[in-house]
Amino acid sequence: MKNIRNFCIIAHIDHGKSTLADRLLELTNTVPKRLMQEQILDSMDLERERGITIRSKTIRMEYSYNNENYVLNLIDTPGHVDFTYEVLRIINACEGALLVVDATQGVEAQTLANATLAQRAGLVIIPVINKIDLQNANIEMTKKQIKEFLNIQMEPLLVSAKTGQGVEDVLKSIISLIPPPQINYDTNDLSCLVFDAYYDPFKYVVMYIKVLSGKVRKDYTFKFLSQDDGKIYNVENLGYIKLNLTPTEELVPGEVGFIVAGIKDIHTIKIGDLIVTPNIDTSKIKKPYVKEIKPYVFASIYPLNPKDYEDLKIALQKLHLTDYSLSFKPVSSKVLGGGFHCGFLGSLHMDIVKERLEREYNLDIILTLPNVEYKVITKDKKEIVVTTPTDFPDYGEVLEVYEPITKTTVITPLEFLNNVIETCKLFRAEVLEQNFVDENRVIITFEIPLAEIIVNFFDAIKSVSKGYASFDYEQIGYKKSDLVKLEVLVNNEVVDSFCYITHKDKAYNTAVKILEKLKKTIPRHLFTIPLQVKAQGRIIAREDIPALKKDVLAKCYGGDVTRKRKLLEKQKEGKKRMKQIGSVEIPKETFIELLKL
Ligand SMILES: Nc1nc2c(ncn2[C@@H]2O[C@H](COP(=O)(O)OP(=O)(O)OP(=O)(O)O)[C@@H](O)[C@H]2O)c(=O)[nH]1
Ligand SMILES: [Mg+2]
Repeated sequence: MKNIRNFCIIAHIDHGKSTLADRLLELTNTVPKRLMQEQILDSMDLERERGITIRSKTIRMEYSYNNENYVLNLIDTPGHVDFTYEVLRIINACEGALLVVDATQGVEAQTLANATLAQRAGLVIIPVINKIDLQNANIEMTKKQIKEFLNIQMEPLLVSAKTGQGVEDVLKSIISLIPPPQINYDTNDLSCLVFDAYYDPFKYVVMYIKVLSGKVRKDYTFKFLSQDDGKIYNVENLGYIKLNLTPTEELVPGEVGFIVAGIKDIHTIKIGDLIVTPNIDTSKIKKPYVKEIKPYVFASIYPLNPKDYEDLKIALQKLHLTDYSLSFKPVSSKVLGGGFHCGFLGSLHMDIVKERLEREYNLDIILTLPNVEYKVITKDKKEIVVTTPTDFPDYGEVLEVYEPITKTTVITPLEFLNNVIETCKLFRAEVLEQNFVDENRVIITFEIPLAEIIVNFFDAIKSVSKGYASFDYEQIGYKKSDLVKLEVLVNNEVVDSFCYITHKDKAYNTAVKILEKLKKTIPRHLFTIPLQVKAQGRIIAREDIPALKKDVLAKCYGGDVTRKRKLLEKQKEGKKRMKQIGSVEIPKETFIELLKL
């Protein structure tokens, strides 16, 4: 047990965590050469395609050093802000962390956020400066930021995860600096931390655990500490997490491994929970802190073709099995029919779910504008939680509205400071604090409504800083705000799925933008289509789509039947991707354009 090291790799997005993991896996011969590929732990198709890590990945390595055999459990984590939860849930399974910093970028917002998480959890942090092979690597600057700004005094290791330079020292430091797991020897009662779980169609739920005390063997029974239903489970299978799951006889204290216990529904498991001997004396155990995953961003998904409703439902159920942070419930829209109201961790997560539905399940879907969770106090003093504009009460009934607020930190080179602050103000930001990271970099803390962060904020910050600024946010509570619901009318009919909640000061501009998008994408019809936006009971903006007499065959005088048929076919094809709203046909493109609002 003294030869076990459990550690994670944390960093800002793209600083080279998964690439460093590759080199460690190679050095320890964990992955055979013929199977090796770049960022091998990024095993999901989407991860490979987008070149980012979405889920944390655990893998066991074995390594001989100074005539001793060591077991090193590595956990690679994602760097994107939407997936901070992935870092949170694995951090308690580790005693140490490699904090990777890209030498060409320096310390960025997620470097700070993840380093803080690791520090709070009491992990030993080994700073690693990566990408030293690149010409524009600025090692001295990066060292200084790590030392002075992050307050990590250990001399950083210098590596290139690409060429492998310095990586052997990383292995040695893991062994010499990270302590072995601390174990409670007072008891032989089983207790294990569950830090990950996924659904496998053959094995059912596979739990990743770290043994805190006692031993796990086949046929041992256990219960979940946080569950009071008295349900007892049986260990059917257990083992190590190598490139493939590898069965073993037993798992001992300090070890990381997997357990299968015939659990069919992944949602019976709370990540962060303990599994314990059924008759354990619970007074002796410290109940773990289980942070529930909570969706922050909400949008509705509808099948373009109502016939696909059941398929969409099955697809969401399947996704839900593997992606426990996705929530969904049925909704119905007057114009779009049956669909599902879904909760996501952030806009990247939303994007990924949409893409998976389209690609893996071959569904043609419509996604509505994303929302956050508002609290509305009505004039009769009732509190209503609203995650979709449809549920937003009529303005006559609204007394107060509260919206979620974030603490957002932006780290930017000094030269873009003004740009960044001015841009953030467009997103209703208030500056809370401003500090230097070093002479050339500034960290600004803002209070920004969550609703503003989830649309375009990321792109805006990147574009005004030429890509150099980075940001991180966390939700910190609710604040009273002047919000109104925009109702969009197409041909005098309210289209519920176009409605939008926005700040009063932005209502007019947003209304104009919505109408622009509608006008641009809705084709002309045989009659004039009025487009209007209504807020607080009155029309605040209007556009018309002029009438058109459209005869697709008009151009085809003469008797070419095949050409006529082709044109009609083409028009039919086009129709399939349209939504009928009253007598107006709205193409899917309109919904896609609106998402870019
Ligand atoms: N030149 C050079 N490129 C590197 C090095 N390490 C990583 N990269 C490149 O940097 C990019 C990002 O690397 P990843 O390993 O995917 O980064 P990550 O930190 O795992 O990213 P996320 O998991 O999405 O947060 C890839 O294109 C790598 O090839 C290095 O040492 N030198
Ligand atoms: Mg990665």
